Amino acid sequence: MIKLFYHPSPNPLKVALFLEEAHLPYEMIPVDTRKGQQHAPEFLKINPNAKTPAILDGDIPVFDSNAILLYLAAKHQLFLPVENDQNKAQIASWLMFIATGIGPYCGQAVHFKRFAPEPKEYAVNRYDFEAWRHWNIIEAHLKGKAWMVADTYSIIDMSLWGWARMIPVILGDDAWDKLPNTKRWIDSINARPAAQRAEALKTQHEFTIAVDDAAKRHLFPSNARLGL
Ligand SMILES: N[C@@H](CCC(=O)N[C@@H](CS)C(=O)NCC(=O)O)C(=O)O
Repeated sequence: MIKLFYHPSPNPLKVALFLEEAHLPYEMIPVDTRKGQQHAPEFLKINPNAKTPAILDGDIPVFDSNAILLYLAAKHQLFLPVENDQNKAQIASWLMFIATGIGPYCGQAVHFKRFAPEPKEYAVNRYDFEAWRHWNIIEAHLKGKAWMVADTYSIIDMSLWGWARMIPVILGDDAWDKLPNTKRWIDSINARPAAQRAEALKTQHEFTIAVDDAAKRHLFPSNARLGL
């Protein structure tokens, strides 16, 4: 059975959604990143990058959310519309856009808005601007479309959903008013039973909520250089 190394945050949620949609049997293994469990030597053997998610498929480790989605989709021939070159190109382009743009810029926007010490105006401005720029590209792409690629629900929608759930946290409470196509799209995923089961995974374990000084030492090891 697949082992899903999980924390209730955007990247692991994408993989949980795939596993639920595909009805693949899996065991959720909690990794409490606020307690530093991502740095445990046993976990580093599965994900040397010390982040969630990762999976063990039998004895095969796979890490990085988008790599896991591709691996599982290709292995099970599910949610991967690559029948023609047009669709192949779209899948590759949007997956990389999410992996290198949406994910990192949204993550850094939240980091600087919520966790960075002052002065931070320059960094907040840059990452908020870039996060908005990326979501506005998605918003324009989803105009008149139900799904991101090939008129069908795919790993691209699942990958994007992980971060889209967090849009009010990333961009502000009124952000949905400015992203109506993206809101229509996420509502249709949120209504899916698999999405609700993926969201409910967090109730299976008491994950640490507080981001106190101890948690920050685990999450942001770069702070140590500044004596923070
Ligand atoms: N590129 C990686 C990023 C993974 C990532 O940043 N995971 C976060 C949760 S969304 C995490 O584990 N954070 C804890 C840490 O950075 O120590 C992916 O897509 O899986």
